[in-house]
Amino acid sequence: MTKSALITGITGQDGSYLAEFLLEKGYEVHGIKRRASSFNTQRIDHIYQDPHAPNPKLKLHYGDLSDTSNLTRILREVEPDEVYNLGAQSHVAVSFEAPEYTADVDAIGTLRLLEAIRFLGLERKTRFYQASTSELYGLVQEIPQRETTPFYPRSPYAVAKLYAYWITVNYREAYGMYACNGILFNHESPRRGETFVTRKITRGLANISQGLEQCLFLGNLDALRDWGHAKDYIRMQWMMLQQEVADDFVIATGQQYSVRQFVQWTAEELGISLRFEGTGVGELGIVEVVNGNTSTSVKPGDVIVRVDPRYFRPAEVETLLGDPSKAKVKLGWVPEISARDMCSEMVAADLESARKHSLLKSHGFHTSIVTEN
Ligand code: NDP
Ligand code: GDR
Repeated sequence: MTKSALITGITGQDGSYLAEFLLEKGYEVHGIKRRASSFNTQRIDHIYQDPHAPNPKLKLHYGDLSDTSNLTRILREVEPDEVYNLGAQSHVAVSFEAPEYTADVDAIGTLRLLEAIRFLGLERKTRFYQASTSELYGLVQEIPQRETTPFYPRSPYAVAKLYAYWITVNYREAYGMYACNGILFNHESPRRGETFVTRKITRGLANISQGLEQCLFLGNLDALRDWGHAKDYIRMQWMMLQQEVADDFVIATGQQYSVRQFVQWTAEELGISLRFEGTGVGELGIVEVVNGNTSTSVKPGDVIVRVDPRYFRPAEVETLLGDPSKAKVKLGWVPEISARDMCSEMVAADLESARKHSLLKSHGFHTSIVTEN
């Protein structure tokens, strides 16, 4: 029997990797995409299947987590074996600017899906995965953070995700639904959104190395994160839904690095030796040496990183470090890609793109680089 899955957030980083993964496993994959004024399916275009072709295995439905009737209709039509709720307003800083929208989509959107599954009588058939987050730990109460660590959310995003976490647990306990939370620590990839810090760094410095930008403006360089690779983490999302009994798991690498360290790795990859000078808002990243890399436009003495307070958050999560022991013992899951290797992969992808822009520019074609956020 072919299994079917419905993915909210299929056009995002995780949704795109998960869709690939499930298609390879022979699933029929349904995804919810939002209506936008321009195409927004770049991350899944390579697996797109023409709906006119016989038996397409990937089907997209227009929808939105804020629309109950739309979600109910899609669930009724698909009757999926598995639902992966990855859709969210997922940017922590943006959640301070759009707190109500974030709550509607990230918190109540989760309730809408769970309630639609129940309303349609699918609660014995459909297994539910909720994209929970290390942001729940916020102001950390224990190091490292594990499944039993108390939560202390520090942003409208994290508070909304706290509701989603508990409503998932509640529907499991109240209605016997197979519903689980993956408490995922930060995970990145070349498909990471351009405004999250890792991608902002790899893309920004790659552009600077090709003379397309002059300086990368960042916020808190001291923030510590446990960064893994999205490909490792989506594998775990699927594994969680294949157990006999639904449960919640922390997914992390158990290693922690600072934002400044990630900048250093990226510079290293580009053949640039960078010295940090000053502290806080005055801190600068200055080019020390360019190591035998003739293709870079920067020269010693150039200031290519500056701290800009506009990227500080009203309440910051300073440190996150996960303990993935439960996932290892119960599911045999271990991450395969290190943060350092992931950085290298991200730089390679962003450098290729920067070189394309630079080549176009040198031939007189107009090309624009969006750097906002
Ligand atoms: P992305 O921001 O890359 O993707 C988010 C997805 O949600 C996109 O497909 C987006 O659509 C969609 N979406 C946004 N708003 C709505 C809405 N109102 N209705 C329906 N869909 C919507 O996130 P990631 O792939 O990185 O993360 C996936 C999930 O995991 C998110 O819920 C995130 O909060 C959570 N998470 C992520 C972690 C990480 O480090 N990446 C760690 C822990 C949790 P569009 O493309 O149109 O914008
Ligand atoms: P985070 O990821 O908030 O952890 O949420 P992000 O990459 O945005 O920030 C990580 C840390 O870097 C600091 N930082 C900056 N962040 C951004 N975006 N831009 C900057 O210029 C900058 N400078 C420093 C931040 O202050 C922060 O401390 C991500 C999202 O994917 C969530 O959806 C997910 O739940 C969590 O990871 C786990």
